[in-house]
Amino acid sequence: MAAGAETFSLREVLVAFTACVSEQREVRVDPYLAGWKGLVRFLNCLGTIFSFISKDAVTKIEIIENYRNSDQRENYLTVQSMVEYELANGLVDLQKRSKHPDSGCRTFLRLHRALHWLQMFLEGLRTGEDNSKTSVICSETYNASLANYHPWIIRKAAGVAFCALPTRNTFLETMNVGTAEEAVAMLGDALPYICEVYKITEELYAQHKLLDLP
Ligand code: 1Q0
Repeated sequence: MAAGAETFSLREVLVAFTACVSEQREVRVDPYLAGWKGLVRFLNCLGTIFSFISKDAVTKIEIIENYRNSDQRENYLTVQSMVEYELANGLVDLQKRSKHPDSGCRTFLRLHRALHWLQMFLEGLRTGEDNSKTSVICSETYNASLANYHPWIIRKAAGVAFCALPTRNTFLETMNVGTAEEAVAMLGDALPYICEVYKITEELYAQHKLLDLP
């Protein structure tokens, strides 16, 4: 593991995702981004071979953070308010990236699709055998989700990077929540929250026909 692994804690990421859903079943943007930032920190601990992935995630996180720091910050408080505001003001490119290439809606959609992969990957880790290969869990879940949105060259690079993943138990120990068994238990507690965030966003995007934003 590269230096910095000790700064990652699975707990911190999970706490962020558990804080995402408001009482009105809205998805709060700040804890969502905090969750992704924690994941990126984890990814950086796995080695430079993953940096093309973490760079893209950071770019997307920063685009949305910039909206949160702008004078329109209130409109970006939740995913629901973001969708409403951007659509009402014609700030989303619906057919082709042109005037608004980095809308909040299209940028968030990329993270949302990655969250689907994360959900499946963590479930695969949680239920996998002790000696199962993280690289296999990762490529199977990637191929079943995010890969459908990526061109060949990215799929190829991702496949190469996955081969560098450590074994399941080392991976679980890197999460810094105790033994592999304790990490598995924590994943079990956290996954329903991640699934809920995914489900609410998916329904919102489907309702507004935003699931294929360019
Ligand atoms: C543990 C191994 C991590 C494997 C990550 C799998 C995801 C592979 C994604 C490959 C993305 C390649 C970079 C570029 C992609 C863009 O073309 C694409 C589309 O954007 P655009 O603007 O061109 O339309 N971008 C995306 O699809 C966004 C991808 C974001 C991926 C963020 C992955 C962050 C991973 C974190 C590590 C998770 C570790 C899980 C265990 C931790 C315990 C909670």
